[in-house]
Amino acid sequence: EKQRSILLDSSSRFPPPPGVKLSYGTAGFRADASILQSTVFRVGILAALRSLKTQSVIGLMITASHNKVSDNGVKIADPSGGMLTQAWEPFADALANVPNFLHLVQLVDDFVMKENIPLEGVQSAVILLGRDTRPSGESLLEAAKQGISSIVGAVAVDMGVLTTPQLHWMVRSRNKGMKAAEMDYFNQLSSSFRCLIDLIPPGSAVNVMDKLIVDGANGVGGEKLQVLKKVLHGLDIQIRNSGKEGVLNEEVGADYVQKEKAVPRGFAPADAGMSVAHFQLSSISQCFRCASLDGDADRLVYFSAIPNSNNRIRLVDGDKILSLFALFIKEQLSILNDNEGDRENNSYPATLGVVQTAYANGASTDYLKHLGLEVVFTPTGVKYLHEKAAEYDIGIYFEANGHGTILLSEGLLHWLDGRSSEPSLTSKGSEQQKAALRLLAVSKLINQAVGDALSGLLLVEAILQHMGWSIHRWNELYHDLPSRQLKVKVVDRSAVVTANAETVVVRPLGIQEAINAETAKYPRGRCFVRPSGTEDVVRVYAEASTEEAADNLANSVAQLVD
Ligand code: NG1
Ligand code: ZN
Repeated sequence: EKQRSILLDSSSRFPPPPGVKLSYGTAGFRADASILQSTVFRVGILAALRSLKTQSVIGLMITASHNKVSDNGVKIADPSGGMLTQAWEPFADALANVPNFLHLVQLVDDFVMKENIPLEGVQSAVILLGRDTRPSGESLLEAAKQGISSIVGAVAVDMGVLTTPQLHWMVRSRNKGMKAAEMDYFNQLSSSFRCLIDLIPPGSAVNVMDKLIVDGANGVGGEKLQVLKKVLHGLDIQIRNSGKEGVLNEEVGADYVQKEKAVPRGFAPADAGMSVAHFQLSSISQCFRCASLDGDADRLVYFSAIPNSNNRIRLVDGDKILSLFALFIKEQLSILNDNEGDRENNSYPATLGVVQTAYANGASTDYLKHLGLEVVFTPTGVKYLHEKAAEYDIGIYFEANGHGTILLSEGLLHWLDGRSSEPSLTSKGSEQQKAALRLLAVSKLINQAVGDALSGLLLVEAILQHMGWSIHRWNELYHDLPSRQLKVKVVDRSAVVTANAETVVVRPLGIQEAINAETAKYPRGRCFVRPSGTEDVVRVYAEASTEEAADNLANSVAQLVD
């Protein structure tokens, strides 16, 4: 039939490179951009089928995030704005790796039958396309369009250069029937930020002295932050590495800052508070606040430079952002649940949960538990964290590398809506109204689809102003345990199999016992290994009471894996 011949014809024009096998890992398909044409074309087909199946708008994003500029990648946003359902990952793998176009058509045929996907009906499919600033993005986007249009009734809408979270936000908004243009995104962020600022209790010291400097990783984030700045009031932001100054992710960006614990390129010493003149004029507590985004702006970390330390920094990572958010949310919930004198006892038993991975610094987990919060662990990968967080009325998740967000349940939002609009005469009632309004503003500011560096940054800034805190006060919430991460190149990383949220190696046999024996030698020692989902390596993480001990533990365990 017609569909079959279109698919045969178009897929014959996108032969896969021989000998390449890709897998839809924690972040879609990623590889050197030069070998991705066929993969992206095929993901276009996948997106169209997903849209037909769900009868909803689907997103397709072309990015390789924090990886080097010559890499690229492709991933799908499901109707909710979240990651592609895990149930379709095996089909994604099969489709990407099918050796020739005849097999491809057969594979698609079978899958359409199995999933009962309505083809060639009146239905239509809509796929929103986005890409980051990588030079290979444009031609890969073309390949995606060709894949999409080889499914009859599927329409590709090119949204241009976007951050990954912007595309996810658009997909989610479109499917909820809400405004979904790029300017709507910026307006929603700036108005909910404004709302939080207007609700700051009188008397909170506002840090007017502090200046915020943001590292855009020479990617899309800096560019978009420039636009956001224009509609934003009440925050002085200076942007470095916004694209023109240097190479994407090269000694810049959140991944570099977090892993190397170093000041990114493009930050003049004075920026980070290191110039002699500045240093003499102000105390360390007035040094500037710096933030760093990754290449597609879905990760955010903060830092401040250590004066005269040869580019060393004090890192304020995803765990600390999570802790700041958790503290603020908990405060608002306890205001709301303070029922003394509330005759109607309108409280809502909201569940609050915090989700981390094994990479979370042990000191952060101790701190969060000390606050009385429920802390749970999942394997690495946003899809796992997000799914877990969605089980709570308020679920806060973060990876140490700065990817995370806060999810609020529909039930809670509905209740908050009621609370915020209740007429109240007592001042007590109005405190509760304010807390409700703050949580509603948080739900609009913070991206409900996926971790978002721009919205995360605005929430951090609003909370710091609310608390009257400097970055140093924030950083003092707890002290990170020294940690070390290493990568080990192995012949076959899939030989390493883990359990218990990746904290225990079950295969090869005997390794875990050896890791335990090493770890036991160090006070506060903790160590785990796992195969990376995005790179061909096994990762080693070690934590201990001193830098030296963490380094030694990581090195000796790396040798066990090698
Ligand atoms: P892998 O390569 O599976 O460790 C990395 C990050 C993840 C996540 C993904 C997706 C670390 C240790 N791992 O995954 O947290 O962000 O990339 O980008 O940072
Ligand atoms: Zn990213």
